[in-house]
Amino acid sequence: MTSYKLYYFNARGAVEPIRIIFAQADVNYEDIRFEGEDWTHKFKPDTPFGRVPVLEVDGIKLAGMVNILRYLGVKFGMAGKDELANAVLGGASDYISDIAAILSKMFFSKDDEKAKMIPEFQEKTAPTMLNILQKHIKSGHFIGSDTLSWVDIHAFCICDNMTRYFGIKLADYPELQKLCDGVAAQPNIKKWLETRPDTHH
Ligand SMILES: N[C@@H](CCC(=O)N[C@@H](CS)C(=O)NCC(=O)O)C(=O)O
Repeated sequence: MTSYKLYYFNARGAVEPIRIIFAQADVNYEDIRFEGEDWTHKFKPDTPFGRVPVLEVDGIKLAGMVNILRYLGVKFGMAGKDELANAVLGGASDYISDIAAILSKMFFSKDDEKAKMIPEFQEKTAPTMLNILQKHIKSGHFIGSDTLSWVDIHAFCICDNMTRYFGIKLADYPELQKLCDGVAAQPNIKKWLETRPDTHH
């Protein structure tokens, strides 16, 4: 049996899509969480690039959230039907990462910067980017897979952050809303969402 160890802070942060894909696949992994000094002294020096998430697969350390998520998507049968279809999905995932980078910048900004950035995001950036993004959804899934894929899970997590922290209403984006409702309704994912550790972010 393959051994999986996932390293990240005690947060949902950037890693949550990986935890969700493990939940959906019902595959065991060690969810190794740390904070503060433990990160700097104990874990960081042993990571490939000094950053997390890192997934250790039978002793081999993989870096990069999307890289890991795509790897698991293929491995667990939640990917495009072939390499080309998976690369189509990858385009949407790349765009989702662009949105995630904006969210992260806003989240970690000072309050006075947030006061300018959040309204601009709500009024301009989100409508533009989310309307483009949802054009790539068909029948509740990102184009490239007819069933739940790693990119659906990636999108679900940024939508969760946008609604939770930045006042975005998913009802304004019906295709995204439908996709997110579908992800949350998967029994294994539903169970994880109900039982996962309650962290600040
Ligand atoms: N492109 C990388 C970015 C990784 C990254 O920036 N990780 C942050 C946490 S979300 C980190 O490790 N920060 C701690 C540090 O740099 O010491 C990925 O997607 O995994």
